[in-house]
Amino acid sequence: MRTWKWPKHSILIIAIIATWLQTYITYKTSFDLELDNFLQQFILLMNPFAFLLFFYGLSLFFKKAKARNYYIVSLKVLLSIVLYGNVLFYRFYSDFITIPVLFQTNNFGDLGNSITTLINVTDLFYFTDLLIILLAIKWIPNATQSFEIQPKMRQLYFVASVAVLFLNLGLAETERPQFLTSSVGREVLVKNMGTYNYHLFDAYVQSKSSAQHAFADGSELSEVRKYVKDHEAEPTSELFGLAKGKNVIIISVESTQNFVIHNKVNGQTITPFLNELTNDTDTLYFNHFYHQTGLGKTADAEFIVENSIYGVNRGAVFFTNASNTFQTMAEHFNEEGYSTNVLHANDKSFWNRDVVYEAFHIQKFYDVASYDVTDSNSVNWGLKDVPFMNQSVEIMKQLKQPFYARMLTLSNHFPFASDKRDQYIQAYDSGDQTVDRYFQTVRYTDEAIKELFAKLKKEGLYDNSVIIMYGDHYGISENHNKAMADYLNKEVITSYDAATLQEVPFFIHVPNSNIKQKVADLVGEEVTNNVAGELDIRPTVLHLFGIETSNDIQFGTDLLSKEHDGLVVFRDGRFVTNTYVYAGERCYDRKTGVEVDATLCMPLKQKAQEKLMMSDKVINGDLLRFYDNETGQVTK
Ligand code: GP9
Ligand code: MN
Repeated sequence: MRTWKWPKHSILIIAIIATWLQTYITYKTSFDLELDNFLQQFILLMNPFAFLLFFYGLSLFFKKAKARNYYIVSLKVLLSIVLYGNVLFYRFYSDFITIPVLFQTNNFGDLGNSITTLINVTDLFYFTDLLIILLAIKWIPNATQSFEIQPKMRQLYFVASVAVLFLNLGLAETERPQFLTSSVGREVLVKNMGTYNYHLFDAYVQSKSSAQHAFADGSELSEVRKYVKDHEAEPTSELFGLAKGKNVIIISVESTQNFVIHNKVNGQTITPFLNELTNDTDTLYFNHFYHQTGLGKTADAEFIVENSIYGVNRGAVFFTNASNTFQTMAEHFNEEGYSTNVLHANDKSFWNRDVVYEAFHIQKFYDVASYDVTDSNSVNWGLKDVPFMNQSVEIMKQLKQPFYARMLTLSNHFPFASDKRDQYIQAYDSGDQTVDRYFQTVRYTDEAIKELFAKLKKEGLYDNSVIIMYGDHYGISENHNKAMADYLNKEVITSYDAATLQEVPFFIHVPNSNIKQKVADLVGEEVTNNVAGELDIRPTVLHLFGIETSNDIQFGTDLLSKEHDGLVVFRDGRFVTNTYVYAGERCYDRKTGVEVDATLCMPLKQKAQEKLMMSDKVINGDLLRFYDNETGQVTK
């Protein structure tokens, strides 16, 4: 009879398999990960593998058995701490640890108090794999024998482990395109790349921004401050404070582009309520208003609205620079004695909102936990917009007044799925499902906004509130140009068209104000037809509420000022003025869409680049930490 002979790599193999299983079981038992299909299940199963192969594999560089085993056990102890740390953190926060939260000791205050209630004896289970490895080292006869591995074999081993990593990332990319760069949420990262790789990735993102952070100083800020001052637009004094003391409701209208306004699909009106609003005397509707977001989508728009500074071009600023110092619109309203709130029926950690809102000085975030979400009132990404509006007004009724409440809608989000009973119009028939359904979900959101107005009136909140709405970013990406060309009756979507399609609706509704006429008389009829962008929201709103911004570092200007800066720069460098559109490295006449001599756009291009560069300096260097916006002084 042949006796079983343990392979010389037993400990390495056991360590990999035990840790792998332990990690996978922990995923399944301790984290609430949503998995929609088989591929997602498979990615979850395989995702610890590449990391473990690689890092346990480093033990192959040790010749001595003792050193090898010592390394393997130390690594296992470290990984157990990471995994168990996340389990504890998750029990409390339903989220994964990020490096900045490790330093947010006040966050841990709460955790510290309840740590004893969080820990269980049964948690020893999380160390089973460590125990298995220790026992294996003790009992397997050749575990303590030294051996040498051929360099060629070792090389092959590492090539294979990198290949596994690429396979993992490749599958994840098909499942969730751009999951790394757009970093929508930690759960998505953990599901797709695994906890361990996620922490490495997090460390990389953090160290990159902290390097820029470390080298910055106040002198850069002086330059930025001068730039901002040179571009400042004086508010129109008769409009300054027009809405003073009223409640502020700012709605981020998910994925809503401007082309749907006053438009039809197969003869059916898409936005009846918003169309009506455009003609209302208490409403300003800007019809050449552009989103200026990048990869951070909704979060970028929120960032811009609060700060009037661009998001970063390498991902979502909510993740890359969450620990910066910010001087937000909410902070101004806090100083005016407002309660400041965000209402959004999604998980609090999505887009890192829970962390960022604190840095934004927002007092309270009403996330999904504040809403009653059931199977029948949710679809697609969650709570439907109509119940969201109704429940939100119920929350508003309880808020200390005057309040500042930012709301984010959700129903009109890709893939634009809706329930039959919420389809007020028929789908379009281009054959491109995404575009076809989009009209129906926009129509539904229009209905939800109508509900909001009605409910605010019913609850007596309407007269004392100002309602501001902006489309956060495009809903139909350029992947759908064919269907869009079909809808817009064009042969193709040119660079000019694509840029123009970045227009989103922007409304300012001030009940009983006759604001439309006032603005026309004081600033001019054409104001709402001029080009504008999301960066302009902050100064415009603050001035309407009688709040000074002349010391603020902001890159947009007041739309109701005669000195408004009419250069709207997109995050990707495209730009628009009242005269020109610069896109696809071509210069177009904005009103006709006819291509003109590119040199006409060149001086503007430099200005556009300068604007982005100045804005990026503030974020990358975290420059506002050197700035006192009460006095306008650079502090260091
Ligand atoms: C989810 C919502 C959607 O909370 O903000 O995010 P998006 O994908 O549009 O950026
Ligand atoms: Mn969005």
